Amino acid sequence: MANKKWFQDSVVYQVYPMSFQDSNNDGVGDLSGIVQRLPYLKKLGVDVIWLNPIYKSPNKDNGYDISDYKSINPTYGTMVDFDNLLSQIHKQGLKLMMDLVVNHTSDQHKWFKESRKSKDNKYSDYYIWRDPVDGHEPNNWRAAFGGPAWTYVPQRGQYYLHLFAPGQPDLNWENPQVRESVWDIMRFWLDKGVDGFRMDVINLISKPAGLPDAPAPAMYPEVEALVADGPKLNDYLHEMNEKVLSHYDVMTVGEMPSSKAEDAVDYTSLKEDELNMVFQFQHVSLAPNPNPKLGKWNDQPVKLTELKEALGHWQKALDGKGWNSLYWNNHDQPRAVSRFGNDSPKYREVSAKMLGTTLHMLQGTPFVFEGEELGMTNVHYTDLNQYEDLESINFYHELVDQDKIIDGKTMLKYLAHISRDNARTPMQWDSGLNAGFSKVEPWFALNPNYKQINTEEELKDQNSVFYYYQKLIRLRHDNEVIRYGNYEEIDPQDDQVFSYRRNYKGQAILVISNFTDQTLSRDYGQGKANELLISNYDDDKGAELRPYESKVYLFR
Ligand code: TEU
Repeated sequence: MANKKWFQDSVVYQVYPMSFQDSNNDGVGDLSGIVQRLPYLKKLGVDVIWLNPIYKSPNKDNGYDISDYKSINPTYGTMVDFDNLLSQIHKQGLKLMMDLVVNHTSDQHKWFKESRKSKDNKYSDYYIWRDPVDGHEPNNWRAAFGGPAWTYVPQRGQYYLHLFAPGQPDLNWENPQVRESVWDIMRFWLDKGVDGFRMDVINLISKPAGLPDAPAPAMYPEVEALVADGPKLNDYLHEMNEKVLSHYDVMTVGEMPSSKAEDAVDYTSLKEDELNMVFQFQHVSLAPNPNPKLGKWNDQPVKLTELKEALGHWQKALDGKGWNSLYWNNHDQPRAVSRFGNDSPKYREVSAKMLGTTLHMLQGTPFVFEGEELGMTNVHYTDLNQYEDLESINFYHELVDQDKIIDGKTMLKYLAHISRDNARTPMQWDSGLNAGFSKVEPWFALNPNYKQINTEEELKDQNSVFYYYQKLIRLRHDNEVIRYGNYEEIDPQDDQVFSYRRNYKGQAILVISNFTDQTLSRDYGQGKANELLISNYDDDKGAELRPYESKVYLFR
């Protein structure tokens, strides 16, 4: 792999702006709040900050419904605040990645407001409009957030397509003017000096020819599988690269639910003719499945053999050809320590560190979601009224009240496990008023465990999850074998221990993670290692693996 690029050497920190830091005491996080916390991110050692959408939006889906791509949501600040944030980030030697949401806009965007008026105006073909078929929707597709994926507009006498909420109409990428408009938005931010984009559901932009029915039961998962990796996706990404990205020194990651590793080789080719990385979903789609409509939900923990297969498959498929992103968490996923580790007081810290080790020693660019570096946990809600997220609330109403497939109690258990709201509670800075997030009541309730789990406490404790993450990040920066080594799986059938080797230029690391609360024994030849690089216990007992013990050995 010649010509290593900075995106391969970076660690990214995801900031969910609503919940990071409020600076003007309105209960909502904002851009100046992020500026206040830059020294903290610098201390952690990350290289790049990714911000979830901060553009003007009616906020039906927390900013993923954009009504003006070139202005800042006033709740977060002004364009002057943005320019200040960007220059402060650069001054600290950090980089900034923006969220690009161009599969759909808000229904309040001026393009859509015009488009819905008639079939013959400048924006008529900016969206996907179809005539009714026998007085009904043009096909059987269901939307991600419930209900049909089509909404009728009497003024046009047609339906428009929305894979997500009705307030998120899908753009018509077949229209070259739509593409030019997207390139224009990208250039606007790149010319300001931003360092890259995370692209929302970018693998859904090319719809299948003729928009055929999805196979039964045509719920969202079947629709997503049908639409993902559409016929012109590679063409569109090529065009985007040629016309925009190749003119700037940037980092890109495309969010690609349902994409396969084999396809991702093209999207993430080291030739850099499309994108740099994708967010794949295989490892976060395991049981308990994030979509109860699949009917596979049970409350058994994730099967380790399946997790290893999912991550290992992507490691091997992209090695030497493309590049992986690595993540446990983001704003759409429950907290990793609650999902893949153990969030009881006894094992929270050790299992959070174990998960950090397992992920950060893989090949790819690690993404840390705010609070993950503290071992923040799920919020464990028990009542529907506690939820904010439209996906969680709509799912409940659809499955419990309307379709009656699940009883309310089971659904609440399911949501507690998997809801996106688990990730969205405000950042826990200290044990004082509102966890130091805001001086007034936050827009969304804090996780009550902020008294114990917070930045202030962790910065005082050399054994904290924070300092462990700091060390993981430093190790990656200091060791080529961690950045570029290949992936060699060990015992894929072992359902208790996740272990692998990475090899690079005569060096190797051996990573061993006990995913259970049992003491186990495994010998992979660790006795012959030259050095123990990191471990989440104070001492090393060789083949003996204590609960959630995780360690990395170096061989020279
Ligand atoms: O998410 C797309 C996605 O595929 C899912 O993770 C989605 O959140 C949902 O769980 C599907 O059932 C992206 C954004 O990350 C998410 O926050 C947005 O709500 C969504 O796109 C629409 O823009």
